[in-house]
Amino acid sequence: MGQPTNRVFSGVQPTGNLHLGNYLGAIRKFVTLQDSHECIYCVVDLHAVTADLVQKDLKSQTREIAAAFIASGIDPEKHIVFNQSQVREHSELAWLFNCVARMGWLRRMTQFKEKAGKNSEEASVGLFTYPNLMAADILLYRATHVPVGDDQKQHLELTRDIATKFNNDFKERIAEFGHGEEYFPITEPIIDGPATRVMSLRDGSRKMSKSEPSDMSRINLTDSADDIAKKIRKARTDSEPLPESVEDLKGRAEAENLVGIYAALADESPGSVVRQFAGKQFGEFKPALAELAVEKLSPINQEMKRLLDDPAAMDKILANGADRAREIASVTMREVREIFGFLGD
Ligand code: AQP
Repeated sequence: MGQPTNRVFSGVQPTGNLHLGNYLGAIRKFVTLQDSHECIYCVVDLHAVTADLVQKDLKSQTREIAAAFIASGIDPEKHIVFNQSQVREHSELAWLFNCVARMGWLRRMTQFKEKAGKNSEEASVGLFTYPNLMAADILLYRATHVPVGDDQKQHLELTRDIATKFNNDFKERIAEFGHGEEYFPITEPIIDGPATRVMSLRDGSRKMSKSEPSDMSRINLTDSADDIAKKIRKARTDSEPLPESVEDLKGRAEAENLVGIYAALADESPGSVVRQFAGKQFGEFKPALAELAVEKLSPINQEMKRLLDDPAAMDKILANGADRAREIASVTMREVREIFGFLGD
């Protein structure tokens, strides 16, 4: 199999409370890449059990993410939409990458430190090796590009390190089996735009997050128009009016976050948003932001509801996606087993 040159892979965990950060930082980019790339979008349910072992309802949480993909504009017929646990090759390659990755690499991962908190001895081993599974997700499809939010940057660097070590350590065998110079691509992250890191509405120093206990900290894709408006109205800000330039937002994390959200939703630059609202108080800016957020998110919300009304149809889409994903994954795994030198097929 030749190396694909424009294959996108990305995933979202079905841990509930899919939020505006996930949408602006990831899902919206997934949609735009469909015209130029061959895309594989995955509901990464194996990742979902690394932090909280017992999920409330993994099946419906999984359908919800898939519905959000489709409601946002992803075409599951032209591209592949599936959930990770249906393609067993993810787990197999992740195990082999546990042997490729070095302890020191994983110990540097800041997301593990943040998620494990002070009590890292109690964290699951899966949470620690999470980045190896993520590398397996991507490299199983030999994906060349991965659209993600800013928080995943370090994990993608680790994916590149794993690919590089594998390519170097197995160099002769990769050549011997006719796979050219490198077997795995050195994947490029796609992290750009004004909302690569959407912050909490309650605390501008924390990332908007599914697992944050306060629901007021995030806008969920399932929120009603009234909820969205209420959350934006109550969002924490300072008492200064909006400045004339983006540079003057520095040091005003909450203000900068709301301007970034507006810019991303309106498809404008933060500079142009600041120019429109320069000198205005948040009492004026927040209703405009709420109106824009409702206008952009309501159609997605309604379409998600419609899709989720028919769980059997969602399951069929995911099963069909998994069949197509498996066709690619099984070839990679067969070649990887051959390169490692395991006995068998
Ligand atoms: N606040 C954010 N701003 C921009 N992008 C974000 N992403 C997550 N939070 C933000 C991006 O969404 C994609 C899917 O994320 P994930 O499901 O892998 O979860 P996560 O990155 O661990 O963060 P979450 O969604 O807040 O979940 P929890 O609370 O479980 O950690 C990724 O591309 C991510 O960068």
